Amino acid sequence: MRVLLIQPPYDLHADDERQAMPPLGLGYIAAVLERAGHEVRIIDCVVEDFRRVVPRPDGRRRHGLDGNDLARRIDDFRPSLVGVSCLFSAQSVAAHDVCRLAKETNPGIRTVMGGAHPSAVPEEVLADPAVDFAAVGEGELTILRLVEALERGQDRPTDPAGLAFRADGGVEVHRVSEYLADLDALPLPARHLLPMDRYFRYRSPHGAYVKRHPCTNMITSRGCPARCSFCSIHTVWGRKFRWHSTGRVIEEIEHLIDNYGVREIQFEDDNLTMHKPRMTEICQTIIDRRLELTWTTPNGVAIWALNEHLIELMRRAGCYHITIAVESGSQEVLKKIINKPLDLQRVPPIVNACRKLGMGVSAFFVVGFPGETKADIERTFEFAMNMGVDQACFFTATPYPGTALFQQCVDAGMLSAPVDYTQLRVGRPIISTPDWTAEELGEMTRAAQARFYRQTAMRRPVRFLAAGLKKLLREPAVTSRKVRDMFLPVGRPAAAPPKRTIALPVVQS
Ligand code: B12
Ligand code: SF4
Repeated sequence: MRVLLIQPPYDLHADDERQAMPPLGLGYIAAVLERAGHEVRIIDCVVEDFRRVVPRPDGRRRHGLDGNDLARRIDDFRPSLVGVSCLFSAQSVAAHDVCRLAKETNPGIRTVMGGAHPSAVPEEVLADPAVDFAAVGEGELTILRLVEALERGQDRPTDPAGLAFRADGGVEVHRVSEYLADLDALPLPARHLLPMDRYFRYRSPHGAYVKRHPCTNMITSRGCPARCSFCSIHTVWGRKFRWHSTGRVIEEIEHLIDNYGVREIQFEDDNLTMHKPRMTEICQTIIDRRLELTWTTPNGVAIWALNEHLIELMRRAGCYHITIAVESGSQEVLKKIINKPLDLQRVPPIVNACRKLGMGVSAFFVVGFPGETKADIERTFEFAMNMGVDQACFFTATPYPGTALFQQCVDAGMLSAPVDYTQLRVGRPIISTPDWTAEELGEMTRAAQARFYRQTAMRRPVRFLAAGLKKLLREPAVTSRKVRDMFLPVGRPAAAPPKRTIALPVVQS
């Protein structure tokens, strides 16, 4: 069967940074379909017309391929099935637009949407008649079964696991019954179907720390047993940690070096180092084979899955910057509100070990959960200021569908369908509690972020200016706004607060 997989354009707010990274999910799906003999193409609308920007009625700007061009390309290929990726709820408008466009181009085309958003809210996604199927969770087996059923002339697979669809006037949702036990059974993501040269040309991967180009992304594991209240990744991968073997990871690295000249890799795993023996083996093999590689972990590694020995090995294997997910400077908040199994006492030795080895460190924090007090939030800011990291990122708690936080908002009667997903961004608070309003939280966070940047600029002026200049060249408008924020007096909001806020009662912990 002829299958077209599409990464929709991005709709971004003025202060969002553009990123262009190969969509690995579509790469895996395409590889599995190709191996089964199907004819597959991938269109990544973001990178296909990276510089095209069009204002949208919702105030955002759409980045990427024009609808007419996309329609022409759909028409050229004449697919029977169009698969659309929707990793982010904030991007669901564009994903629905692409499904609609496919149907307008040819009403006979079937459409399936997959990714974190449809995995969390399949019923909502299927309220749109332009979407025939929603893939719920891990997509490889699901799409294979779907394509084979459609090819046989069936309306849907006999085994519907992992699919949601309209039936009998309602929506049937069939969660994945079994996750792939052996990830090595998957082929390498079909990067040959992606315009890799464009990603390399635009040099716009994840985050501020990229030392060498060509740089690209990889993922070596799936699933996380932790239950952080703000995280939705279990809706896609489940809770069991599964991983590619060392041999398979090295094969993919060597494939990237040999076929694309890749010199740097961004590992996007949620828990790259979770299984220490595997990570130790991966690092040792990179060292033994003298692979000419630098790498980072921009998605954050869990501190409880690190130790000094492993960090040293990572450094020797080419890792020069790690991002750690600390989330809060209050042990109470971590335990009772965020539900993250992290002992804060573990943080300083890990940061010191990295520092001693000359590795850069970024740290992620999330503030503004219902039940957190202003004092808790300030404690987090102080903790971050004194950690000695190169970069501290302060995000505000955002109720993404599929998270415990989202459910808490719904249960409190403060969030109900239809949710305005366009406002779900970790940089713009929408939750208010009796202790603080969303506006106050936004201002506290902005002021803390500005203070952190000023402190870093004083401590390491050359490095700070060099990094700032690089960012300015890449994203002039967003970076100028950030620089302006650095010098705004405390109490002055950096941007107009979002129109809609959620008022939540304090949670008794
Ligand atoms: C890398 C990454 C990014 C990159 C983008 C990468 C890219 N172009 O691919 C960047 C830095 C841009 C990014 C930004 C954000 N991210 Co992010 N990101 C990730 C991360 C860590 C990895 C994505 C990845 O490569 N996964 C690996 C591939 C193999 O998995 P996959 O794409 O999910 O695909 C599988 C299934 O989903 C499914 N599938 C996917 N597409 C399709 C399509 C079809 C047709 C089918 C059948 C199946 C299918 O099958 C695939 C194979 O099994 C995920 C977490 C994670 N571990 O996945 C978060 C994640 C996707 N991000 C998340 C969020 C919240 C954001 C932000 C909104 C944060 C913010 N700033 O507010 C922004 C939004 C950006 C925007 N433009 O709006 C959330 C999404 C939650 C939600 N419902 O919105 C996630 C799930 C993290 C989390 N812990 O909750 N992100
Ligand atoms: S935030 Fe990280 S540690 Fe917590 S559940 Fe998500 S992936 Fe796991």
